[in-house]
Amino acid sequence: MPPPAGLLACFLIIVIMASSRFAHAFAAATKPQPKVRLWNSGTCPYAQRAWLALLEKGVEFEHKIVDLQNKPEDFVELYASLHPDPSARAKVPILEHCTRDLEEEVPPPTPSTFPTVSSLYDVQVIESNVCAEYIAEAFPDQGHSLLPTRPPDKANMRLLGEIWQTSGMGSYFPILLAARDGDQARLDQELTKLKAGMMVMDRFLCQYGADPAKTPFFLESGFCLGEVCLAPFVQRLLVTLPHWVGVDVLDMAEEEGCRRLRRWMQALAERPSTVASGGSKEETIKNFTRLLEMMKPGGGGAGAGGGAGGATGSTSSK
Ligand SMILES: N[C@@H](CCC(=O)N[C@@H](CS)C(=O)NCC(=O)O)C(=O)O
Repeated sequence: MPPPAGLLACFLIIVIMASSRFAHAFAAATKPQPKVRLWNSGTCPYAQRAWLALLEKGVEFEHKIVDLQNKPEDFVELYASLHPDPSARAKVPILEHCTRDLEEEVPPPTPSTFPTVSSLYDVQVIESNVCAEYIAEAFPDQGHSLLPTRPPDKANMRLLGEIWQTSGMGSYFPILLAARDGDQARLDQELTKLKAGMMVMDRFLCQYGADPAKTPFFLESGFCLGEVCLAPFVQRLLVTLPHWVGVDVLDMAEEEGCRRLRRWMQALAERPSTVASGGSKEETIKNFTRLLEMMKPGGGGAGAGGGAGGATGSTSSK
């Protein structure tokens, strides 16, 4: 006797639902994985350089967030395999990129010989400046171009990082420490240094930078790799000084007559990729509070904290 029509209909619905679920699960399993992976702590200004560059280039990537207080074994092992000094501390960022065309590769005979996660990536990069530059170069046809093509622009872009570094504007951690310790004399001294650094940066931007009527950025072509590397530090400067010292850095720049610098810092801090990768003001303050606490004598040091960019808050890639 044939099954009743109702039962048949039920059976068909179950089969359709099951197969659509299967199709869904299959699609998810076979969906191509992003070919880029970034190991990040989520609060590190150095790792933010790489993150920011990926956002600027519109590169899809897997974000591996690492707890630097409790580093996962695979992270420590990966770093050790990339750094020539076996005693080097494992640091974020690490960038991984699979440049092979996986779709063209002959499928392996059995699933067990599929490339393991670590063997998937044929390019692995450490050091934030190197990672950011790699991203800028490896995806030339995607997103915003971060690399100037004219040699003079390239030279000036490199100079931007050098002058920022030597101006001392990147080393604002001593200011925060003086404020934390309530040492007014030291604080005044550090703020005087910051103002001197601002003058140097402003003069540099006026002398070497693009016409400010055309762009607030350094180069006429807009936000560039040199700025990717500085934006995380400008962002932190603008958040931490008002909080700990009661100084609005943009107002200070204005008062010192550093208008070009003011516009430049504001443009860097407001760049959507900086905002998206930088965390909220509250998170930055919370993170710096922890770092300042750790940097107290006997506080455990700043190495594993990560948010300030090392004990000096310096922006170099040490
Ligand atoms: N020179 C490195 C510095 C990176 C760095 O200091 N990362 C910190 C977080 S902000 C870190 O991973 N620290 C872990 C540790 O020192 O144990 C770079 O530019 O990439």
